[in-house]
Amino acid sequence: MKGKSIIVAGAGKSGVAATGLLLRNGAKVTLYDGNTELDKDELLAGFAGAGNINIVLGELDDETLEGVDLFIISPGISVEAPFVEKVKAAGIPIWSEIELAYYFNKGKIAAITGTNGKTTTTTLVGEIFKEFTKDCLVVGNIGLPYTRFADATSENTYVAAEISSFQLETIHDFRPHVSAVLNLTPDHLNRHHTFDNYAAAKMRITENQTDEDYIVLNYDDPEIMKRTDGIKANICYFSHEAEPERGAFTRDGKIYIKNNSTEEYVLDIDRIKILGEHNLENVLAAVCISYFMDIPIEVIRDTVYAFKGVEHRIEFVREVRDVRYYNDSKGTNPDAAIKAIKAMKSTTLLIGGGYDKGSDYDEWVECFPGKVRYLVVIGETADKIIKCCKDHGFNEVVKVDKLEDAVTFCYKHAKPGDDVLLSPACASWDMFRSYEERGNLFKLYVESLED
Ligand code: UMA
Repeated sequence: MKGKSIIVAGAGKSGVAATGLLLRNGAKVTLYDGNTELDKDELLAGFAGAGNINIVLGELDDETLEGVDLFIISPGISVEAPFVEKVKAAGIPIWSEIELAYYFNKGKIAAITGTNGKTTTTTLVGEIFKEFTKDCLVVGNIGLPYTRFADATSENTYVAAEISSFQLETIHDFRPHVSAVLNLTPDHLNRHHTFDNYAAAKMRITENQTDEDYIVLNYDDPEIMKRTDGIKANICYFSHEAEPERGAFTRDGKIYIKNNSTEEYVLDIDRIKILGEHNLENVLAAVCISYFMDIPIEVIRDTVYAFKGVEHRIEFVREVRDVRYYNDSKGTNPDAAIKAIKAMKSTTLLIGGGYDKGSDYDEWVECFPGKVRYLVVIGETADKIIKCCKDHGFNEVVKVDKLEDAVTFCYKHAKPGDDVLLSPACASWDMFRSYEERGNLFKLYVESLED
């Protein structure tokens, strides 16, 4: 990369980390962002003394593209954005931020994708690695771009990477030692247009793997099972319905792992602390991934038993007047939100709605009767969701302007023994910077309720 002229598009977490890595390694970087309201001086100050950097905000003109060797794209930018089309037309190679990280990576990567459960599984795999070695990283879509650390890795570094469909769209050589696809249900259709495109982007995680590598797949997911042709890596499955030839499965309340003819006991299911059937799937996947990353079974077992889950994912916040409040701000699509509703043990007052990703809400609404007392909707999708509720004969739906008002509504209308759940089935970007901001605000409002 030394002396190369590189444009990094997007000045969010990924772009800033990618820029830092390129500057450290002697490249000349133009950091570009479409948002003219960003503070150029503040951005520059973040790279003070780091090397040759230029910042462009607003339009990316043809002159800036002249003599450029490489274009690094942040995951939030569509490959169909008009300025990216110009980059393609100019014949400049386009790499995702994760591809750039891989170029510098020396470690052993476990890369985890899927529609839901990625963060929980990646966190758990990361915890298992931490128990095994100090030299490990938990990176990617989880919130810590891998470009922050990639050039500091060695052959001994264990990397747990959460990977999104956006990051996979522009990979070229990215090759994890173990990859995993946890499940496939429709998401991000405004970017990928069709479910097939979205699924194909996810399956690219295995594109460069060889027979020295492993891919961990969900045996119980028909959409994944339809897409296994052409995989070169060794396929391992996880299942709680069948006993695959190679992989992790359940039998009589226990998890076992099978590798060809060897079968080994891993752990007792009733000692897992994280709730819900979907979390059992996440544990099965993490067991399988860690096993094929050569982590000893005792280390896997002890870490799973100690694991308490992830922030913003069916996170218990507080009990007020005999009502339990849960933050599932990471429930950003209908499938994840359905899992959260199913994990609730009582009648639920649900807060939903947000940024419109083009999802269908029918299946989500269909699981309300008998479980959801009220749905309180906020955000861009509020009217679309209300219409869907009415179409399905579910009338206990209320629209409010702000998240705080939604919490107040639930506080006033919950009965002792109820659960209150923020699980929006939508992304947060219409009203908040991220699902973390939405979840943190929810927790703040809940903490301020009078007992
Ligand atoms: N921008 C442009 N032009 C555009 C679009 C965006 O200039 O056409 C600029 C914006 O003005 C902004 C910057 O790009 O300044 C934002 O880039 P980004 O959206 O890629 O944000 P990052 O902060 O780099 O965060 C990204 C991931 N975001 C997305 O994929 C949308 C984060 O995943 C990830 O944690 C982070 O990289 C580190 O790897 C978030 C996410 O919601 C959590 N991911 C989706 C999901 O999980 O469903 C895929």
